[in-house]
Amino acid sequence: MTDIESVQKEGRVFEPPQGFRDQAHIKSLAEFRALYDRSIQDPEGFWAEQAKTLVWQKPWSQVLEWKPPFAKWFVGGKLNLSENCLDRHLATWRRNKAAIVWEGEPGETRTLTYLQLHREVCRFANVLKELGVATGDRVGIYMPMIPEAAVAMLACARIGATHSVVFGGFSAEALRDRMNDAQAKVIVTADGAWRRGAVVKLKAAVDAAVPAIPSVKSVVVVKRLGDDIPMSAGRDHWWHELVEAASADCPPVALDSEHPLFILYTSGTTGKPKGVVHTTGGYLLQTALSTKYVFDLKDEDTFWCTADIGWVTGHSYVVFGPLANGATTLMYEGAPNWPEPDRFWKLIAKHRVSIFYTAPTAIRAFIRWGEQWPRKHDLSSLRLLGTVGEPINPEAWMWYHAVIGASRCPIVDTWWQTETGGMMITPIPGAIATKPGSGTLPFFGVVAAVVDKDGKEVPVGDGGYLVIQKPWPSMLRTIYGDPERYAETYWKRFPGIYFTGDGARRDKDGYFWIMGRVDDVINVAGHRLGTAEVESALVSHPRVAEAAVVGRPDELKGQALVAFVTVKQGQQPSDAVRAELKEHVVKEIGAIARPDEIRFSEALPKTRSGKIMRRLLRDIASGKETLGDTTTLEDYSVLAKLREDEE
Ligand code: 7RM
Repeated sequence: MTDIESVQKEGRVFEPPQGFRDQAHIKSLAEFRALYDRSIQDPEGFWAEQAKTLVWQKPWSQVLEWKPPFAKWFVGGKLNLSENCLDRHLATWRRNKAAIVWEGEPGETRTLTYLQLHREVCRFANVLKELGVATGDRVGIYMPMIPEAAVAMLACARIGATHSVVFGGFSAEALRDRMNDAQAKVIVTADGAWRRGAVVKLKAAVDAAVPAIPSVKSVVVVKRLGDDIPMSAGRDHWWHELVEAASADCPPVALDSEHPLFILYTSGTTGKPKGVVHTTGGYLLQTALSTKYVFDLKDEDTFWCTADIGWVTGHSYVVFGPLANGATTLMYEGAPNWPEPDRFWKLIAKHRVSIFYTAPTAIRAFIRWGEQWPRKHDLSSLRLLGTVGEPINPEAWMWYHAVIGASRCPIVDTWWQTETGGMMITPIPGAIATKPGSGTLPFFGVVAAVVDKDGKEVPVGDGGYLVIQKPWPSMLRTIYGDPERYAETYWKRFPGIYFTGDGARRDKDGYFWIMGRVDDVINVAGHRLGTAEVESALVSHPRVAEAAVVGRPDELKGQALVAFVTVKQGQQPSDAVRAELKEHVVKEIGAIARPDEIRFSEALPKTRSGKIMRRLLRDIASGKETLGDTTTLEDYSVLAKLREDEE
């Protein structure tokens, strides 16, 4: 019996367009292979050479110290991340280049040049010092998508305070638990944020949380809305007042390469969120390098990653990766459908965005809203598209390619995790031909494999467990305060090898296809099916916008397959459509994947970063919660959003 059975038949291949190849950093598969092979045969030599692209205050003495499962990269080296993202550009023509272009949801814009950003970061770093924050202390960041969020992150890095960003949509309780775990001394927040035309009251949540976080001594508040809010004397300070009085002279502290840069909490399978710890040198190197090569980033680009800074993607590819490369990064505060479903396309046209990186969940929403919205705008500035966060179903990939990319832009489907810090399996757009739904090949230095339950590599085309066999520079170093949980969660199942928790298969070209989380695998009559492939089959039906499949206990088959389906705008759910969809899956995959039940819902429960929460759907499907057949899941999605243990 195979560990996970693959049933997908996708066969389309898209070579990099010649025009793209010609101008790319890496222009051919041969060129990529030469670099990749070197990175595997001589990882220390490869990474040592790449690390020279960073500014070090003291050189390292050893590239890698690997005492499984604990790694140290660039041992003995000292550097500062904010110096690498800011100061080094000031000595070049980039001094007056836009570093951050920001747009608020109501439509106002701000641009910060590298010189201006550097000044803001230095001043805020001095503010933190005056509040008693020292190297090694933790600072909480609970902010909207405004430039001050990036300033706060970089200011922490400048003085060696470890930041922990908590997504601005999380509740006061979630903030409290995370800040208590991290023992934060200061929380940086805002009076509020705009989201879908409504106000998100961040400071009110902070006020509710802080009395139960004894470590927090000060709260710094950015005036984003200007509403009258209570300020607690002695504890709360306005950002603008502190910054106004602060000096702009703040030398970057020379930090150990392994100095903890940030803690980011991610949901675990059990209640308590895990504080994923990333350190400085290796993390910066891999995020900077992947930003450059995966996005084929050039000085002329305007780069837009739509992720919130509360998610790892916002850390690595809104802030640190782009700034380390001296790029222009766009930050947008609000929702994609405010005031209308074309806001993203309006932003791309207005700011002439050339590289656009978003999540499959967003792409499926765009498809549902209809292509009339992107069609209204001039998207000709785009030259490269990317996705991250979930497997992208081939139909959504094709839509993205045709409608947003005008069949002209390569798509980089980048597989990675909070834990990996940076991209791990991804196309290099001028070099690697893409296939809709595949993340293609491992990035430099990444040794990935698909194995069975005994850790043995499975044959080509078979499903199995995705593992990473060698340490990589931006890997997590531990779970904050809980090294045993770190070792147990990631390194125990296959001793000495990193277990990703994802199922995958490799095709004859060595391409990786992610099949979903292994916890979500459905066992139908002895066939272990990954969720991604069945969902892809459903979404390839023209009436379907989104689908999630789960198993429910079944006496005969072990598990029965239940599909939750959202139809496209203008479509009506009915029994006839149900039958049609079941037949469609049989035609696409085969009878083993025929859904036993199809439930229509107006929305699917999602995590904060847009991943479908199949755990919740499993409970619903197995009757742990009763739900009428046509009842919308909207309530459940609201419930899910309120659940604090979810990312
Ligand atoms: C960056 C991020 C990680 C999990 C991961 C996968 C899924 C992410 C892809 C993907 C298929 C992709 N960090 N995932 N990217 N699956 N193709 N390109 O998402 O920690 O929040 O999630 O997300 O299951 O393990 S994360």
